[in-house]
Amino acid sequence: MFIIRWILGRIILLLNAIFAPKKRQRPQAQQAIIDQQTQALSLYQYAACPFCVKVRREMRRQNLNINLVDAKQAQNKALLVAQAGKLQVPCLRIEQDGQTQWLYESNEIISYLKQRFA
Ligand SMILES: N[C@@H](CCC(=O)N[C@@H](CS)C(=O)NCC(=O)O)C(=O)O
Repeated sequence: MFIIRWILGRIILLLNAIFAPKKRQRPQAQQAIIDQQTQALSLYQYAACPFCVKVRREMRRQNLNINLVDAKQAQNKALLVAQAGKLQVPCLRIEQDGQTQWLYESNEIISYLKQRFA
């Protein structure tokens, strides 16, 4: 089972690399503002999780430089479970007005990114 999942994961990564979406281009000043805003976001994710790949593709499409956090690493996993509530990726950590919010579900995350940055 592990080996099948591993192989599927590699296929997903390969297809994702071959069919990488085109990055949105913005004027430099506008991109700098977006980069500043996305510093307050982190995506807890696994490299080969299809739902995480879906979110990363949207990030690329919109040219959003969001910090990726590997939730396989024990320390990151523990923080995700303790603060967000459960071990599920992707999960977007949003820091805003001194508060931290955690957003689960790839479709919800994509909607949030589209609404805020598209
Ligand atoms: N409906 C969720 C599904 C997410 C999901 O199933 N993620 C898997 C990884 S692909 C997960 O977090 N599993 C828990 C684990 O690995 O322990 C979404 O669209 O984000």
